[in-house]
Amino acid sequence: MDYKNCINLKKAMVTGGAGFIGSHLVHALTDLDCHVVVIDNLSTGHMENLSHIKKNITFIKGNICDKDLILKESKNCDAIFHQAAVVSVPLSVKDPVNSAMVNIMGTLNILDAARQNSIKSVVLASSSAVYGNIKKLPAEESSPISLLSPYAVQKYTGELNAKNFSDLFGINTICLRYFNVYGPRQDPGSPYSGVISLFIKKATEKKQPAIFGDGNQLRDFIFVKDVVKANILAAGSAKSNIFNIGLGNYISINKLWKEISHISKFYADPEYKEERAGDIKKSWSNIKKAGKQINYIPDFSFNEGLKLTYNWYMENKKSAL
Ligand code: UD2
Repeated sequence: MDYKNCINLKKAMVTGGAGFIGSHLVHALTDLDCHVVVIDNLSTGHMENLSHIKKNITFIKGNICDKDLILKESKNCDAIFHQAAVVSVPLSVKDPVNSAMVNIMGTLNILDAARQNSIKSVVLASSSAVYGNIKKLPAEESSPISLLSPYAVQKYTGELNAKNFSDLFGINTICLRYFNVYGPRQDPGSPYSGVISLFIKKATEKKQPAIFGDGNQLRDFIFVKDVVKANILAAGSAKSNIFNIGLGNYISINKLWKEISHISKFYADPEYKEERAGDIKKSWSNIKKAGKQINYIPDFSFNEGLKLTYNWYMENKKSAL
């Protein structure tokens, strides 16, 4: 892939590098001849995600809250890509303290290591969750913030700390507000997994999927390779900033199941269940700012990305599903 505007990264740290998004990012960085220090506690990540790229990476099983470890391992890095998090909205509602420890204190620890090691740029995985049920769609970076879940509070706190560290210590902090990321290697293993991975799993098992609420909620799904591209472009950003990273389009959860039924040729009526606490009704990104400032333009349409994802699950059925 061609990353215009990209800084020359000789060494970078990727937290959560054995996870879904992180592992795709590690692959892309090693393709750019960057040496990657991967920090992952393997709570949700898997070593198999990195099995093809043992060369050019240093893997450390560790916690992002471990001050000494992060400080030591991030020395001489040109950038830190902070992907590690407890990513689920419902999990944050169920256990707000644990997710805050990781999502708030872990992020602060990364920023502090960047400060002490004078690291040029820190790219943080933030979330579209910070917009809540916004009135005017699509969401722009300047849209009002509305925090409906502990997860949203935690991600927004990360952004505030990033801004503060940038103002106080001059580190470039680029916060990427991810919309709904999907693609190969997303783990469908928990009820809190991304809806696309769960629906594909159901389709292959020929089982009815669950839809929470009426299924008319809208999501802006973005293919993982486009998110990787956004991260690498963001590391080259000349100044601190916040960007929406989505496709700039949306689909309802009902329609999503229809699309997956169509691809898999398994048709079943979903089982409708009670709406999830903290669930957002409509999520849709305006991505013009990232397009203008870091040259972020998604390469994968939704249909293309969904087919690639479905095919990957079919080819990796034994290990992935
Ligand atoms: C996603 C991200 C989260 C955060 C948030 C921002 C994932 C896994 N989570 O949360 O980290 O960035 O976006 O708003 O990517 N659903 C069903 N049936 C299922 C599973 C889900 O109907 O079996 C619904 C769910 O209620 C929600 C939608 O599908 O309305 C998407 O759910 P999700 O868990 O994939 O992601 P979301 O939007 O809660």
